[in-house]
Amino acid sequence: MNPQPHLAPVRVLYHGNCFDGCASAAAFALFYRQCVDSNATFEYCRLVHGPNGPLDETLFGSYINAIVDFRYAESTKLNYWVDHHRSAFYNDGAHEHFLGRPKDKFVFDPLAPSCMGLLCHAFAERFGFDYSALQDLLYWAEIIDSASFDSPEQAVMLTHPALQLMMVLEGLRDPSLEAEIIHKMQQISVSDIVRLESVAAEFSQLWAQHTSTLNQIKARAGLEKSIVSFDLSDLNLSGYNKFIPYYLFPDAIYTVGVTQDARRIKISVGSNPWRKEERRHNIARLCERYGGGGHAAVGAVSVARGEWTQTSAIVAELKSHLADPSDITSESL
Ligand SMILES: [Mn+2]
Repeated sequence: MNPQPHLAPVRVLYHGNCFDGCASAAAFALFYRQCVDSNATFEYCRLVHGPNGPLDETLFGSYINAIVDFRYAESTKLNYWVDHHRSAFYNDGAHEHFLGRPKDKFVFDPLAPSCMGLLCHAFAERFGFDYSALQDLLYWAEIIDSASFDSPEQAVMLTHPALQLMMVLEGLRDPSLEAEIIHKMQQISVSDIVRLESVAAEFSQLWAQHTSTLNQIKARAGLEKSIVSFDLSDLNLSGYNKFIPYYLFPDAIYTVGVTQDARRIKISVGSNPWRKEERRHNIARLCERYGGGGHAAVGAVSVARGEWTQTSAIVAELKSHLADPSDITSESL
């Protein structure tokens, strides 16, 4: 079968560097071919978080445009939208605009564990979409996007192919490989995707970086009053697998880690997902005191490069708040 593209490609804008974002893009393409136009062709355009606000109109193509796993756009060029981010609407006007769009093609649920799951369930109900071919991808999108890993070991050792693909997508710098992966997600299994030469090569590089970071944290981190803390600021890292501290210190409740890349110093604050019930602090509120933010369970504070006095003062204060169970940030856990 050699379908003749009869129109411009459908443009699928998705959350880049994200397993759920890419899986949602794959699910959308399958849905569209199955329920709307079997001859459709697709182009995949990645979106990454930046300052909140309206998306640039130039992102949209001249034919059909869809956004998945990314914030709303008040554009008449947008034909489909599915998202589950709490911050999907940058203001009331955007929310109002959404309410006026076709209910079957514009889907929002901030409680959905993954955008892919939301898309599959909503379009199955509204258009009869059969997503059984993507069952395995969906299973992992739900686990990964809601960080519902069985154990720190599963989240750090990444022995399952889906978690290896997660590492590749989160660490990837080449957008063309991302589009190829989205395409393959519609055709072959997750295990076969990680066996592709291009994907395997990327994984082995990222894995080497990951194990080296794991060893550095092991050598440097200490546990005190249920808080793991460490400083990786000399290693020029923009991040690390946030489950490593709990893999090394299963009894820890919180983490405070410092990194520095070309842009900034980042103080990452986290809590142990396998000891959820022991978290006493709202980390977003705590980080907001220092100009940062995040979620109740994980957040970060940015400091200008080279500002070490300020950084150590903030780290010390964060640690003393986290060590104090009566701290006022316990409001709205
Ligand atoms: Mn998502």
